[in-house]
Amino acid sequence: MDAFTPAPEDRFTFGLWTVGWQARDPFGDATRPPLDPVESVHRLAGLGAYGVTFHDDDLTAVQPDRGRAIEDFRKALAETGLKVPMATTNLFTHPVFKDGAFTSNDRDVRRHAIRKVIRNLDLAAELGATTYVCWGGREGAESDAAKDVRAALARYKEAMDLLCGYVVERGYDIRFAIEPKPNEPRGDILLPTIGHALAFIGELEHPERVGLNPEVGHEQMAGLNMVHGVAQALWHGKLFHIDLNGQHGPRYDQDLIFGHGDVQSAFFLVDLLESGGYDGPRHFDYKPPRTEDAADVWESAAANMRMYLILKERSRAYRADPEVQAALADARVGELARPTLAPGETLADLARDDFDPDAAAARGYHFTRLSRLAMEHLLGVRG
Ligand code: DIG
Ligand code: MN
Ligand code: MN
Repeated sequence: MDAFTPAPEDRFTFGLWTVGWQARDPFGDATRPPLDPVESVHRLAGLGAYGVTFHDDDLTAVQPDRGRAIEDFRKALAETGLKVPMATTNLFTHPVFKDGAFTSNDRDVRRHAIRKVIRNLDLAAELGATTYVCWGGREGAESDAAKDVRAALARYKEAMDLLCGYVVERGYDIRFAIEPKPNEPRGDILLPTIGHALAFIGELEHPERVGLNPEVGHEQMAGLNMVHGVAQALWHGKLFHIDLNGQHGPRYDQDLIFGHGDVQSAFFLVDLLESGGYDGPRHFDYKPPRTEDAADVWESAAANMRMYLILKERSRAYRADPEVQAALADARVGELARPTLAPGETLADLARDDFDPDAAAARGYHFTRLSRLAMEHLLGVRG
């Protein structure tokens, strides 16, 4: 036990599919046996997690009888006290979804997908989940000839409107969180980034019921800044959930342990999440490396939480450092919070400004010192 030992109040959660990943990839067979969700619940509770999340199909990883599997899962939750803040649907593994689920060209597949979500929404509500993630991993195409994207978005909207309508009609305390991803497994996935998803949400019948579940690696696969994306999601009031993991820039979806990719971005993401505005679970959606054995899976799960707590402490020290406070002031970071026009000012007042652009252009912003201090706190060379 040390300062970075997780506890349920840290609200760390894991998908059953993460620690349960058998490490089958496009180029190789599984390197680990199936993992019983009951064992995952007990092991994650023992590591200090707050909760678990699941796809409908995750529950029957070893017990094919769904009813029995659900009862076993409920019993493990009761024994450990783990919560289930989020649930989702597997609309990507079964071959039937090979051209998508909500946006398959095959109308019967679209109808099947909506039925599959509704069945799991009922279970999610019974288990107390308040967030339902929709990751459209198969919604997309490899050829622009094969998908009428405007029609696909209309079908995506139709599905989301139907599902929101169902939740409202049933009185479920559930909100939906769309998870963007630019590609993989499809050549191009619809709603590829936070920006695309935010625009789409604005077109829905129940936009208040739909937000985002951004994933670190997915924005970074697109070469985008995850901290900026999450900040915009917060600004819109749409950060309903988050998938934390690691990624080394634009390449295949690595789903690394949190902070084990771009650690500078991870530091500023933790700083943002801990600055207020998001009180949801700190959810890990990662893959224990394929090289690891079953015992190391738990080492990798613990590493996610430990890294988050280390970065949280680094962020606290950074914010408490008087030199950082002074550097923030010199960089006028806080001035951005001040409205550009004073209360009651008009554009006529603006026209009367006595402003010398050349003098302003000559002024430096002193970002270097601030960035240096941040890096030194991240690297632990400042108290
Ligand atoms: C992958 O990033 C996706 C699926 O694992 C799941 O549907 C979603 C939930 O966080 N993330
Ligand atoms: Mn991913
Ligand atoms: Mn994810």
